[in-house]
Amino acid sequence: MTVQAGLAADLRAIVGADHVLTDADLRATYETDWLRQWHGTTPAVVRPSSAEEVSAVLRMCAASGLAVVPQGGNTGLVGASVPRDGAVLLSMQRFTSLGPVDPLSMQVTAGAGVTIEALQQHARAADTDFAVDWGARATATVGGAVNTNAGGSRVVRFGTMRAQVMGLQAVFADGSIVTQLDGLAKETAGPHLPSLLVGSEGTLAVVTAARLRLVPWYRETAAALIACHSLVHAVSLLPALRALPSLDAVELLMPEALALSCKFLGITPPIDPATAGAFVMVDCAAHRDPADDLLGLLSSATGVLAVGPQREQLYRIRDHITIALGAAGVPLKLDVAVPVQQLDRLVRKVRAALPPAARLIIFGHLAEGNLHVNVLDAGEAAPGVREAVLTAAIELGGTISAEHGIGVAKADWLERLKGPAAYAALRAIKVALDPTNLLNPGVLFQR
Ligand code: 2HG
Ligand code: ZN
Repeated sequence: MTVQAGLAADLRAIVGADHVLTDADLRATYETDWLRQWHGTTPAVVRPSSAEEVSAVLRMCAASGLAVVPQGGNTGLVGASVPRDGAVLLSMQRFTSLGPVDPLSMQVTAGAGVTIEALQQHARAADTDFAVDWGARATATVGGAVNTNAGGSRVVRFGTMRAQVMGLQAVFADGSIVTQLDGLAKETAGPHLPSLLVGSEGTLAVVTAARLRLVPWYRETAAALIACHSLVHAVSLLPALRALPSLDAVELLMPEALALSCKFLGITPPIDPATAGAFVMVDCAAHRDPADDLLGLLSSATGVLAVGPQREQLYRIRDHITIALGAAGVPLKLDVAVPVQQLDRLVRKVRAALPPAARLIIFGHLAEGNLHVNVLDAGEAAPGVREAVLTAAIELGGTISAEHGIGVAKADWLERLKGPAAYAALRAIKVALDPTNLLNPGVLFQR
């Protein structure tokens, strides 16, 4: 028996014959990310369905000297869940259990493989809602969202994934299972392990379930697309926007992003992209029709109100930018954030770093100063552009990863971003919890 056949047999004994995939055809979708930017190979895709099975798989892989890469919906953008160097791919897609919505605590327990959309639908069936939302909702999973501290469009109102996680179940590299799913809103009993795991990108433990905060379901919605003469003008709207009690999302679309997505979808843009320097998409949600909030705003701004199907169309445009980018080429993708007053300086620095042939598509989450800088046709200049953009973000008091994570894409930058003391502390935690570097090696830390 070959080493690989022996490995597969051992894994099958843990998770069942149907849940170890070794054929190249069956492995293929797990070995490449959804945008086909990251590729790798794995000897086996393993699909456990319980924390106990994850524990046994981790112990078996550790004994065989094999690394493990956990994967959720595979919608990541920084290569963190694509197998590398022959690691075993641990798919969490079978963790689809959803507990009852508890209306007293406004919480629910969800398996790591539950999609964000399924979670939202489950919450809404009980007249509540799950607050974190972004375009990949139909495929992205709770486990992936926990591991990347996902943000998305509603952070301005409800915070990132970190603010929703009340507890976790997770399996550590030694196979030990920690279950903290009580969802206590108050407890000061030492550092909070679930909080430590949020954003750890599968490097400290394998998250199998999460206890999540729910929010009210605001069924009445209205959106607006506001045409601004510049990015500075867009930023200047923030105080008035923040004053709206129903404010739910403040997204930025630079004209190129609006044009690209509409062209991809084959639709006429709601406002001609050429007529503005920046667009702000504002969404409001409340128990009562929030259109008046937006009409007040539009009385002193140029823009269109979008309710019902028009609002859905706006979201369709917003949610398709990434897909439209992927169809246009292989963009250099950077996810940076700076204090909002520095956004204009950041964009100027980005433009200055581009070669003449490059196409710059910027969009993002305005309220958090989070820009998705996408550069098409950067060619050989791509590494220099990346260096310039990430350097500028740090120099302007920001970050090189606002919501996508560090992954393997930016592991070479983590120390520079954090500084020596914070980086050493993070490394010490990693080494203490995973001394043999079993979990997702190469992600966050280069070694
Ligand atoms: C979004 O906000 C995502 O739509 C993807 O974070 C961003 O494609 C990107 O750069
Ligand atoms: Zn985003």
